[in-house]
Amino acid sequence: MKKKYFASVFLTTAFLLGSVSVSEASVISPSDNANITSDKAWNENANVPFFVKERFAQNHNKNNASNALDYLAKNKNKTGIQNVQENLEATDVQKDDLGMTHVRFNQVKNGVKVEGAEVIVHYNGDNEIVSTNGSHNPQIAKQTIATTPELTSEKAIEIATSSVNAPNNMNYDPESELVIYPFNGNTHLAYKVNVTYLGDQPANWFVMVDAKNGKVIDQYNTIATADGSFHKGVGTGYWGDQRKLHTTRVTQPRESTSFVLQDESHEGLEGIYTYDSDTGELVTNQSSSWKAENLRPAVDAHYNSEKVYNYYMEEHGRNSLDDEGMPIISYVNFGTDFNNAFWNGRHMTYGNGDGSYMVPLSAGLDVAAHEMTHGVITHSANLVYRNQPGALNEAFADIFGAIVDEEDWEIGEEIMGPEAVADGRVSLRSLSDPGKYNVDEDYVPYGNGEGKYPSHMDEYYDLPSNLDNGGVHINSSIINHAAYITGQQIGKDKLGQIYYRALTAYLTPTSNFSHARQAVVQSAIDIYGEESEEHQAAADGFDQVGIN
Ligand code: ASN
Ligand code: ZN
Repeated sequence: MKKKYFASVFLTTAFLLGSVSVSEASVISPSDNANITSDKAWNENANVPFFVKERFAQNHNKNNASNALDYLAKNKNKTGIQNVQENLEATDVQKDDLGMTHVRFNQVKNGVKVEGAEVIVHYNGDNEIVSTNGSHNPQIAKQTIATTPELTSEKAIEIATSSVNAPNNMNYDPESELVIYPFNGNTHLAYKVNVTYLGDQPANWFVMVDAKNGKVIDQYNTIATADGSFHKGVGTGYWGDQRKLHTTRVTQPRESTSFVLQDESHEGLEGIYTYDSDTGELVTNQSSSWKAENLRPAVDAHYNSEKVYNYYMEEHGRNSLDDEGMPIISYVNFGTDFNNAFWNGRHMTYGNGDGSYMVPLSAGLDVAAHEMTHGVITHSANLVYRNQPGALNEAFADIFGAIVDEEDWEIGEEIMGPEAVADGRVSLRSLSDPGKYNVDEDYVPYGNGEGKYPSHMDEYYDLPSNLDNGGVHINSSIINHAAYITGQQIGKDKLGQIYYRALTAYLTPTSNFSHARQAVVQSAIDIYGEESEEHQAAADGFDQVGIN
């Protein structure tokens, strides 16, 4: 077997990990990684294949899962993953337009998935393995863990729904999956229960219920509670723009013709649908001219959904949020004076704002792109919505928000109400100058005291997980700013190419800021070449915000 290194092991000092609280679903505990600084530490720690780069000519020249597994078996001393046949299960094989193939594995124990522990093996166009990254938990691999639950999944769902006080009539049935969940130094056999509902306090909960004793180990919600602190056809949009819409004509016998916001004009896409939250029905109009005042939020949501769909399709060849043409669904007119918009794991929901702080949130193309990117993330890296992985989730949503809405590097400049504007809050967040806005006062004690959104690791907020899930909307600004710096040098199109690749080919659920740097820089190299201007710009963005 011919094996040739073309680059040494690619690792960075993992100082950032020190600031990640272990209380997240991270399979990488900070102490394990704090001293990974070189190739040697990699081998000694035999822990996480953050990023091994090498060229490995495959015997059989096939870029499939079983050869990738073979490769991992032969390189177990380098990656630290023993007994790969038992410990890893292939979950996805993904080809990209550079001709590369990415084989994703999840760590398993007796066939049960270890939450968040994904390893990706990358092949170049010549079917050679060129790198491996992700995370894997060697302790769990060694441990004997009984994987037969003592609780039924129905019971776990019952415990989870009561733990989060879910309303009785939920729009969706909760879903549960048996997983191995490492948490606070213990390893649990757990049901990961996803509880999603709308109502006054919409939520998308993940509740980890111990499958042995029924105790709730951990829970987090990916939708911030709207406490007001999150300041935030041919139709006519909120700001009076004329918008071309794709709609559907409905003719029923003995009834007059009407039109609905249902767009089935895109081949391979199951459609774009805009619903009214009050009625639960598709937004309807008697004519093909959507000009009435009360239709404006729906017109904007429908129009912006299509724009974002087109962006992902045209720029990245991605067919909808899941890349398999899943329907794009928005609910408008949500709640009363609701100053937020969110992705609930299945669809987008937009409030109309209270009219003084915010106007209808669907008016912002960047807001729509932000929320839809959460959908893309759910179906790609699936970054855990807490601490650094959560801040990456937020940052990628903001970065694509700023890329799709080509005009500026602000998020939400079109949805701020008159009072906010009078107050100097002309957008929600800024990628170019995050620190021009103050964070919520509750968060101030956890930063450097200045109370601004951070744009450098020196200004990182060490927030507990009960405040903004560990600062997902706060520390995201550091990554936002890195992307801005890169974008200034190479433009938004190339920035989008690089970040999209990082998100879909390299990042995994527990990736942290330092992994994001590696993923982004590697993506720039894949697309534009080593030492290219784009490679430099990608690295420079992270250099300037203090992420190594
Ligand atoms: N608009 C917010 C967001 O997308 C909703 C939330 O709290 N998650 O991040
Ligand atoms: Zn978000």
